[in-house]
Amino acid sequence: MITLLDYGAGNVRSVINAIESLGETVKIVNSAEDILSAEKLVFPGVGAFGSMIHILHQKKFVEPLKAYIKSDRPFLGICLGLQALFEHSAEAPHLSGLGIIAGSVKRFDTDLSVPHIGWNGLNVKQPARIFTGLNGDEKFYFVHSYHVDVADPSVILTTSDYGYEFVSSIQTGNITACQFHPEKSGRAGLLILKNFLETTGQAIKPVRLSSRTTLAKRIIACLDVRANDQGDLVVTKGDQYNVRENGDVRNLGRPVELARRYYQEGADEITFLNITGFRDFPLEDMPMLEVLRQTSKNVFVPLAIGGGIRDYKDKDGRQYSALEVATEYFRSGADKVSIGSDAVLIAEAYLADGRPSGRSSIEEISRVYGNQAVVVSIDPRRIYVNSPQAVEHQVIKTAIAGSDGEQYCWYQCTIKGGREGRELDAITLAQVCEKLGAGEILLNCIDRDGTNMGFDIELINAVAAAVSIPVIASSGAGCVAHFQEVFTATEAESALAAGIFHRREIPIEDVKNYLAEHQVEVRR
Ligand code: 1PR
Repeated sequence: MITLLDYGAGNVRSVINAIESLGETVKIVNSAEDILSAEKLVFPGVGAFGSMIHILHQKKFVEPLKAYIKSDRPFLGICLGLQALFEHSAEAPHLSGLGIIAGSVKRFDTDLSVPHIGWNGLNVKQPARIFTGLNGDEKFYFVHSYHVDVADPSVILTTSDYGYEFVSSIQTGNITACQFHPEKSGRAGLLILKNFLETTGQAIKPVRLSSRTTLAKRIIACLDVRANDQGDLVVTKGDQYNVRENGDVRNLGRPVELARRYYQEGADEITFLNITGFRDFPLEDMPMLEVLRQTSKNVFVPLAIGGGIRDYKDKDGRQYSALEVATEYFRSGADKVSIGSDAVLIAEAYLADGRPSGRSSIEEISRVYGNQAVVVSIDPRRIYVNSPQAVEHQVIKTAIAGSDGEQYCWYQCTIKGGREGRELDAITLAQVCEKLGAGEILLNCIDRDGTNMGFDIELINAVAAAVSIPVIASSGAGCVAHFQEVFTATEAESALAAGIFHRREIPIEDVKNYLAEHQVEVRR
C-alpha cells in the first residue's frame, strides 16, 4: 500500500494511475494521521510553491510530514514534492519550506526558454536502487521554472543540464526526491517508480553514464476532438480548420484509442483539443473528461487539453470560473490546459485597460497550478499588406509574397476555431499572454493546417523571438524533413502534427529516427 499526499493541486491522477499500473494500491491522505501511519509516502507536487505551502499549513500536514520524513521511512517527492523539502523558494520568498534539506529553490537563470519543459537526461552522481534496469541514457519529463540549490553536495543523486548544470534529484537515507516526473516519463519513469516501490534492490549506477545532458525536441501528437453529427465523440482533422468533407465531420478514430497508439509509438506528449469547446459548457461535456480519465490510465506522457477553458454561466445562472473548469480537467488527468479564444479576449482587455485584471483565466490558473500548466493556443492567419506602416500590428517581411505581390504580412488572431478574426496580431497576443502567466505557446497556423506544406517558419520565428517561454510549432507537417526544418530554422522547442499521424502516413518513430540522423536531440 502506497500513501499518496494529494494536497489538491495539479495532476495527481497520473501518479495514482502510474502506481496502480504497477500493481500497487494507493491510499490518499485525508488526515495528518494518514501521513503518520504511512509505510511508503509519495508526495507529488504540481503548481506553485506558495499555494502548496499554504495548503499544507491549512490542512495541518506540515508537522506530520516532517515527522514522517524524520522517521526514515521511504519517501518519494516529485517536482514540488522535492522543492518543498528545502528551506526557502524564490517563488514565494516570504514563506518557509519544510527545511528538511539544507538549501533553497531558485529560478532558472538562463537565456533559454523558462519553464524548462520537456525530456532531459540524468547525470548520475551516486548509486541508487531506483536506477535498477536503466541504461543511463533514458530521458525523463521535466516541467519547472525553479530548481533546487543544495547546501550539502552529498545529497545530490543526479544533475541535468539546462543552460547550466542543476540538481535534478536528491537522495539521503530513505528520502528520494526528483525534479522530473517519473509518472509522465513513459517506460523509464515507470521503472523508477517500480524500483522505489520495491524496497529490496541493490543500489547501482546505470552503465552508460553521461557527463552532460541535452533537452530533447518534443514530438506532439494532436487530437482535434468533437462530436460528429451522430453524437459520437471522434478525432477529426481539418483542412485549414474545415473539418467537414462532403458535409460530414471527418472521422479519423476514437480519442482514447488513438492517444494510446501514439503513446506506444513514442509520442512525447499528447494534446486533445475540444474544437467545439468554445460553444459548449465543458463541465456538461462529460465525455471529454472521461476521455482524459481513460487515457491517463495507460498513457504515461504529458497530456494537454484545450477547448472551452473560460468563465461560464450555466442555464440556472450559476457562475463557473475558468479555474473550476481547468481544475476538473487536471483532476481527470490533464497536465496542462490550453486556452484559445479566451486568451485573445483577455489580451484585448489588457491592451485596452493598460493593466491586467488579475482575474483572467490565464492569471488565475497559473497562480494556482503554475505557469507551466497554462498553454495559450493561437489560431492565426496571414493578412498581407503593402508596407509595415499599413496597419497598427506587428508586421513581418515575408519571403512568400501575397497574391498581389505584397512583401509584408501580419498574423491575425482568430477566435471560435478560426471563425472570427480580431484586430490583434499573434506576436502581441503571445507577448501579453507571457506577461499574464502563460507557460507555453501552441502556435497553430490556419493557412498551413492540414496542407502538408510544412510549418510556417516565418510565423514561428517571429513569435519565438518575441517571447521567452517555449513555443510549440504546429500546422502543416507533411514529411520528416519538415520537422528537421522547424527545429533547425526556428527556436521551436517542440513540433505538433495531426494529419500525417492519423492517416498513418509517417510513424512517429520515423520522424525521430530522421531527426536523430540529422543531429537533432530526441527521446527514443
Ligand atoms: O478557443 O479555447 O475553445 O479552444 C479551441 C481549440 O480548438 C483551440 O486550441 C483551436 O486551435 C482548436 N480548434 C478549433 N477549431 C479547430 C478546427 O480545426 N476547426 N483545431 C481547431 C485546431 C489545429 C491544430 C492541428 C494542427 C496540426 N487544430 O491543432 O492539430 O494544425 O495539423 P496538421 O499536422 O494536420 O497540419 P478555445
